Amino acid sequence: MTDTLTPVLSANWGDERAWKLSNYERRGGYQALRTALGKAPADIIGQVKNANLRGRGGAGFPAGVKWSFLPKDNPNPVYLVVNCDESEPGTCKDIPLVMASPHTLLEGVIISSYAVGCHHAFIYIRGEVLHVIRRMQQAVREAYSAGYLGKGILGTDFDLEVTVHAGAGAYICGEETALLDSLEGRRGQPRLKPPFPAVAGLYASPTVINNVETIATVPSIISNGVDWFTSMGTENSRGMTLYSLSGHVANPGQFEAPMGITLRQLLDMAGGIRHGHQLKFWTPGGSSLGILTDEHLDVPLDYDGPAKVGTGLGTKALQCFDETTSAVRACLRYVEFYKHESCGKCTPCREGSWWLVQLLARLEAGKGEPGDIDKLLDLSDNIAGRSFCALADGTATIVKSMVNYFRPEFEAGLHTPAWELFPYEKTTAW
Ligand code: L3W
Repeated sequence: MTDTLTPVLSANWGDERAWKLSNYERRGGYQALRTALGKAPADIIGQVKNANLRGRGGAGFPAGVKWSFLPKDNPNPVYLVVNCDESEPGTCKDIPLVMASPHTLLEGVIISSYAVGCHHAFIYIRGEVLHVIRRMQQAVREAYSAGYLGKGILGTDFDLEVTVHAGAGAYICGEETALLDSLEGRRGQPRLKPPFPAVAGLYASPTVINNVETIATVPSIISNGVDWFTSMGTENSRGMTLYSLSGHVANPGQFEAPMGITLRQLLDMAGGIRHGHQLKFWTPGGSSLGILTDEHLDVPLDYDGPAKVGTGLGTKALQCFDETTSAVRACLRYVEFYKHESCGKCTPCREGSWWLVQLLARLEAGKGEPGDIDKLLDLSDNIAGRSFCALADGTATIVKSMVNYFRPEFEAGLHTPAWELFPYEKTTAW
């Protein structure tokens, strides 16, 4: 496995004003669109399928397969929706991508819309990031002026409108069906699946929903070909991808590398864990899929590696924590987040996350009671798999995973506050 970076999506991030259309075009931008418009839509779907481009938003579902689920005989319009509601703890790759190079995403949106027969696409952006929303809106305006959007794109008979929609700052709206509810103007809450959005999505029409990075990768596959893409990565996880390193890392940030790179290799490139400290635990895929420890530094970060050790690649949000971090406190902080973000629709998630916070808070304060750890695990078992969406599973998973690796720290919470064992100043002092 290579330990070198493969900047494709991030190739121009360091350039001044890489986000402007003229600069994007100067570097070959929108050439993939010209190529794509000369092909049949089915050929583009075939290329994305053959490249085995898997969804970069957390589930790793193959994008080309998802596109081919669209019903052939449905009279309703087909919609494409880009999920830019990036909110999973530690995940910070879609927002930098849109800030640095919104036309990369937009070119992917136009090609993908052409492939699936969509004439109105939506880019749903997390509400808190106003600067990102403005950057995307500006790129859309530029694309309309240049004839990349609107009627008769580049002299063909393909028409496409793009709407940039701002969310209102709810983590749940990153879940695809809650996002659709929000886009339709309702309070974002998950829907029961099936029907999947591919069959009945936005306004009950067939809808493709993909993550920003997934769609932004499409132009590079069209330009460079399937063989180029599949030459990177591992057997079931092809191509390059954006890994976000954060926490106690000397040089945190986004690292674009072939699928299957390891945390050890990424840390080498990021200057390692902060000077004088050692890695204690880390998340391979955001907090929702649990933690790993320093025993797992050589796990290939593809769709199989983390899954083999009981977790998942998820959003590739690699949050690293050193030995000064209290596992109990970190667990409490995560669960407080899930409690705050629970949409309230399903009782196990709404009530269960509240109870988890109560138990964890008293363990953090050293005021735990005998049986609290078993209660934590029992509650988690009664939350996982009993709600409409994966948010509840994430809440349960982080608790079970933390207790699994650091049970003695939770037991210490029966008598000693976490702030005595792990002074907060040491965790945060740089
Ligand atoms: C048609 C079928 N479509 C599946 C589609 C489905 C969806 C995709 C994957 O969760 C994960 C979660 C979080 N006909 C289909 C079909 N599809 N079968 O394929 O579906 P699914 O259910 O496996 O996953 P999901 O509900 O999309 C996503 C994890 O990501 N995650 C969360 C990240 C959060 C953000 C954010 O903050 N915005 O990204 C982090 O790890 O735990 O496991 O499109 O419709 N038969």
